[in-house]
Amino acid sequence: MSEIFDENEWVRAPGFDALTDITYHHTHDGKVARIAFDRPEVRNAFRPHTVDELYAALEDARTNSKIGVVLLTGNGPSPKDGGWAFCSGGDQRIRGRDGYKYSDAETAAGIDPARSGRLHILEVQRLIRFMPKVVIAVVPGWAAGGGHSLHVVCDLSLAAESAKFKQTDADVGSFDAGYGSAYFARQIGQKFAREVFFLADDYSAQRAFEMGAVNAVVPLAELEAEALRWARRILTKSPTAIRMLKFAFNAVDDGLVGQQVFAGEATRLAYGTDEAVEGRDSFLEKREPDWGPFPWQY
Ligand code: S0N
Repeated sequence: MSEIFDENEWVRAPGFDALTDITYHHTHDGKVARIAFDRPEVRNAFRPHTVDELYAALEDARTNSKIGVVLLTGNGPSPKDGGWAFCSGGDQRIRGRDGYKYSDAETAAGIDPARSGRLHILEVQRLIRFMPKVVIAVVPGWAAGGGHSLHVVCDLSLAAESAKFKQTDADVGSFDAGYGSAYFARQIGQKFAREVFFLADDYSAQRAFEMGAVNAVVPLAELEAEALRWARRILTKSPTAIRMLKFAFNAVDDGLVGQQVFAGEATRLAYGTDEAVEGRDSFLEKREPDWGPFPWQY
């Protein structure tokens, strides 16, 4: 567990007792979820099992109608050297073709070929992107590679003063050619985004803030408390307004999928009107609809 984790604020999420690679908590009122990578000895790199757990926890938070805000973070510090991380991306020891050679597995036997090399972290990215709740990246240390992309896809990012950002994809023959790069460029501009990917330099939290990649920078000891303050402020707002705003912000970059998601929300709202009820009832009652009470508004 994390040194900056205040255990008085949180309870373990019910039904998630057997987690190995992440931790998952709710606030006592059940309104905020905290999901944390829990592999600090490898800077919170994710292996396929980590991604499975992460997806399950995020899906649980998505479908829990009490939860309005999700904090995504990394536990720390590392027991090896005291270093902190949000996430350092895919665990390179088990990545892609023949990756088992660098893991605990001696041979490929037992590795499901239908799953090997599957980049299901991208499914996690889409879950964060399309869940009608605010997801905040709470970055206590390194956000690197696929971990950098996860902070990019979150709605907001809060960073510790000592946090660092680095996009190592091109160093390790990897490339997030979707939200991690193209959407990142929409956030901070093309020149800065290309610099971050093409040079793979280290960026301080302050520099990331100046580039527009991070919303706020706070001392490490105050990071989680500040994230909870942001979450509780968001929880004072209208859930429908936040939901529609998130999908409106998304739509412009998400093409027809973005339009579909936003349109689905519009239809959901329309189903709540007397006009839509009349359309439904007229069909079920085998009569012509009476649109009389519903003017062609201008
Ligand atoms: C994060 C960095 C910059 C931190 O540097 P620092 O502080 O000097 O620490 P280190 O000494 O480097 O690290 C401490 C220990 O942690 C291990 N470690 C760190 N990151 C990883 C990692 N991603 N995978 C495995 N181990 C990691 C170190 O090896 C060290 O261990 P010990 O103590 O035993 O020596 C620095 O660590 C760094 O640059 N890390 C690598 C960042 C990176 O390149 N990540 C991958 C980028 N690409 C992706 O994430 C794409 C997704 C992906 O790879 C993938 C995911 C799932 C399925 C398939 C794939 C795929 O691409 O095929």
